[in-house]
Amino acid sequence: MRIVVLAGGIGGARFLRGLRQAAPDADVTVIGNTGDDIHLFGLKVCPDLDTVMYTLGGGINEEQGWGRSEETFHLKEELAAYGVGPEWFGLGDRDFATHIVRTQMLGAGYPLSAVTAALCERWKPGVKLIPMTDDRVETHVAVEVDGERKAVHFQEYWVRMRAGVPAEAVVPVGAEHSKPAPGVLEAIAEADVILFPPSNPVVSIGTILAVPGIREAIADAGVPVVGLSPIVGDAPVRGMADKVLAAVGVESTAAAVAEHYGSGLLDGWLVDTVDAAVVERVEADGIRCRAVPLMMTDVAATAQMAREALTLAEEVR
Ligand code: GDP
Ligand code: FO1
Ligand code: CA
Repeated sequence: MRIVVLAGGIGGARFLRGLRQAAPDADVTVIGNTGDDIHLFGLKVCPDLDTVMYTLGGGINEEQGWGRSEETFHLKEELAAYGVGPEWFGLGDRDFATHIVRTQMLGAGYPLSAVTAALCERWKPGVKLIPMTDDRVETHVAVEVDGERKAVHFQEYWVRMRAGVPAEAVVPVGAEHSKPAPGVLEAIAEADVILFPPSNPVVSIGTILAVPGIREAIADAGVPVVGLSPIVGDAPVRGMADKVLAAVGVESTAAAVAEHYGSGLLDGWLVDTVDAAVVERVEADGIRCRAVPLMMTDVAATAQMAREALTLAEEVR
């Protein structure tokens, strides 16, 4: 079975670990979000690609969900001693090596998709990880600070500001001129099932869908498209997805997120058992819906979520 998954960082990566256990023989292609990418200290950092790569490759900081295990921060401290920041972004020594290799290869002319494949030769994530595009796309967030409207990089909004001021708009800068990376449209066209893990609907999956051609290819693939809600009990399980959902005028409920994707894209939607009351409303929108436990407490529970998603895919096929 060929499965395509559109993934952000932590939510996408943890779901993939369950999917790998639930369907060990499946051929899984992950289309990763690169809208969170940022250039720091002259290096290209791809947080969501790295989160998927480290999580599936066994190098993730489990508690934090991002960054390397057994990390140290000597380089960051030395930079800070020179007054060189940003101090608000925690790049560790082990993680720095990934960004150095990536930046070196990009400088030598390799596209990001080839660089990602090379990094994955070390981590062996057990999936084919492809960035959504080789082109530069950067999510910016429009905010009002002290009466002045300005746009900040997504990481500055999320990590430095902790999404503490309302997001007025979320813009994937450069997306409209970007092209899907090699292999993305092919994987979608050849998929037996397409899954949206419980990733952020705006700044993870929304950004991937903003690359011209990807949304259309999914809608035209003619195979089941099934998503899992990142919103449980009217709030994100983790993080501040409610802040960016508000920016696009979507309520933080499992039903509203399904409607945001729409029946033109989604065939099936899983909500948590605490949200069982919304099943009828989602089905009235033409999306088959089931309520099952959606908390990724461990890999076994997550594998069960992946099985439920694949079962729903068979029901809507
Ligand atoms: P990010 O790039 O690190 O923010 O990760 P993603 O975009 O892939 O996923 C973020 C989303 O994962 C958040 O909106 C969370 O609500 C959701 N999430 C995290 N853990 C869980 C979980 O155990 N269950 C569900 N249903 N959603 C989760
Ligand atoms: N998230 C934080 O909340 N604080 C950090 O200092 C931070 C550093 C960081 C470094 C490398 C990396 O791959 C990810 C990192 N993240 C950090 C996570 C990540 O940038 C964001 O949480 C996600 O992109 C949000 O979607
Ligand atoms: Ca992210």
